[in-house]
Formats: sequence, structure tokens, C-alpha cells
Amino acid sequence: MKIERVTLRHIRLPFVHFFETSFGRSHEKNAILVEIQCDGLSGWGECVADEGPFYSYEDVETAWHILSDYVAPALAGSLTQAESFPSSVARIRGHSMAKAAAEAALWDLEAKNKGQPLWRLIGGTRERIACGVSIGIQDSPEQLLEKIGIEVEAGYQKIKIKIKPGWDVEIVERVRKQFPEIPLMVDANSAYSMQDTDHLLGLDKFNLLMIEQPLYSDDFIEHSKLQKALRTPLCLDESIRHARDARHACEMHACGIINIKMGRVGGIREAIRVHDTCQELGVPVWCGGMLETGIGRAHNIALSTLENFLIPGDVSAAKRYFERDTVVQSIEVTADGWIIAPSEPGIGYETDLEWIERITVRKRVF
Ligand code: OSB
Ligand code: MG
Repeated sequence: MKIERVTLRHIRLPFVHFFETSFGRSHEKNAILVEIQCDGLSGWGECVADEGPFYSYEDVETAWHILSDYVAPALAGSLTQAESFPSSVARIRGHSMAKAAAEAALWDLEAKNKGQPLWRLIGGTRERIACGVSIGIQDSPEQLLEKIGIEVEAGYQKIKIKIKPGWDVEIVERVRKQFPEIPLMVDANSAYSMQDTDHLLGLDKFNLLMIEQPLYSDDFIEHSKLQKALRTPLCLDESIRHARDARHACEMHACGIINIKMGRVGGIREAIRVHDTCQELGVPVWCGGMLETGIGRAHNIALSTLENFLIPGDVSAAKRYFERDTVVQSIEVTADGWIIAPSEPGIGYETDLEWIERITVRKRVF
């Protein structure tokens, strides 16, 4: 199949509630949607690069540049081959999130063309995926406790809270006092250094599922030293850029668990490689989130159906983030914390084109 048209749309959508991490507070979702058209079908991908270069060096502007100056012109008129896409953009160094968005659209298109749900096409085996929530830093501990209560009540199977210096051990202590039994974890987004080792050891007594990315975003060595001192497993997010990283981190015992985000690792194919590597090494994985709209969320659901996704991911109901989503069907979670894998072809959710056009602030067609 020959690609007839590639459309890039930069969309802006307010969050229902702000989301705060150790690197700042966000009130609005910015994303680039990639639409690839061919034979009357549209494949969709969502770029998770944020408005600013804080989670990673990529942001909406760098992703727009890479997609519009390199990726989209090369795709337009070429053959649709999701499997060979990574090698076709390998000479572009880095820019994983930009590449992943285009690859995601190709996979959706391919699955739609084959009349198959994407999750089946990539080898998924789970008909439903286990859901957790990620709760940002709040204005007060009381507000956090209230939010946790709501999400526990909603049935989520894992609660993750964001921590940073000044919002950590005492907060976790209060959460544990009120919720002694819930499956709880923390994510620091690299807010600490090795000087904080003793302080971080204070988290060891709260029976946490894991501590996510406490240290430097480019490090395995210090994490492996910290892991030796801790009972609680470490989980790496930012540090894992591809399957080789996953292998090295696991071999060095820098972590006991890995968070997979297809944007961070450069696409679905590489995400599957990270998954397979971890499975081979006996390391469980879970699917991370980047506050995606429905399109990106649908791709996360497909990925999470792979066998070694043994821990509930940060894949939760779309209504937690947006009043009106980029897909028509609302992505919902059952009362006991599951999302049912869709049975429709491709990502399995229909895009709301009218709404997407209304929230588009910049558009380019190739
Ligand atoms: O570190 O997992 C992270 C959101 C933005 C940037 C980084 C992260 C997050 C989340 C939110 O934790 C996960 C979600 O609900 O999509
Ligand atoms: Mg994280």
C-alpha cells in the first residue's frame, strides 16, 4: 500500500485537573497527532513530547521539527510498512517520541488494513489489562488523601504518587496510615541524588511496590548502588531508552522492574523488544503513561496485552484527564480496575475528527 497523505496536527486540550511532578505543573495537554492515510483508511499516532523539555529533551517543537522536516516528507508516497519503519529513520539520532508517533500511526493503519485489533497483530495475549493510576503532587496532603480514596474506590489496582524533596517520606507515612493495605508506589522523576541515600532508605518501611526513577535520568550505576541498600525494588523509567539499556540495567541490578513507554523507547517495535528482553531476564514490566489522549492511550492498551506486563500500568480512564477526548468511545475502566482490550480493528477506538479539528492549533499536510 502506498501512503497517500500524512497529516500532522498540534492539538491543545485542557486537563480536568492539573498534573504536577517533581519537574513542574501542567494545566494543558499539548500533543502532535500523526494521521497516515491510504486506501480509504486512516492510521493514527500520538506524540507524547510535552510542551517543555523537562521529562526528556524532546518537546512539542523538536517533535514538530523532526516530524515535519524529516519523517513526514519521507513517509508521504512511500510504502506502508510498520515493521521496516524503525530502520528507515535509524539515521535520525534520538528523537524517540517523534519517531514513535509516526510508527504508531503505521501500526494502526496496518492493523486496520488487516481487519485485526492492533493488540492481536503485535502478539498480545491478554483480553483485559490491569489498571493503576498516577496521582500528581497536590496542594495539600489532605487533597492527596482524598484523591487516593476516590481512585481506590474506583477499583484501581495500583496507586502511584509523585514525590519530590519536601513531599516524600512524611507524605507516604500519612498515606500508609490511612491506607495500610493498598498496592502503593512512588515516582520521583529523578528528583534525588546519591547524597539523599539515607533519606530514601526512610521509604523502605512502607511496603511500597517499588520506587520509580529516584536518581539521574541517564544512570544505571548509582541506581544499582542504591538498589543494594534498599529492600524495595527500584523501577526505571527515564533511564531506559531501548532494549540494550533494559538488558544492561537488569544485568547490573540497577532495578527489579521496568516501566515501558513506547514514546521514550522510540516506538512499538522497540517497546516489544524491551518487553522481550525483560521477560527473558525474569524482570516484570508495566506500561507507563504520558497523560495521553485517547489515541495514545489506545496504543498503550494494545501494548499492555503482551504477556510480561505483569504489573498494573499507568493506563487509566480518559475522563480522569479530559472532558472530551480525541476518540469517540470513552476509554473506561471496570469497577474492579480493568480495561477490556477492544475488538475493533486497529487501535479499536474511533477518532473524533470534528473535535480534533477544533482543538488543532497548527496543521501540516504532506
Ligand atoms: O514519570 O511516569 C511518569 C506523566 C508525565 C510525565 C512523566 C510521567 C507521568 C505520569 C503520568 O506518571 C502517567 C499517566 O497517568 O499518564
Ligand atoms: Mg515515571
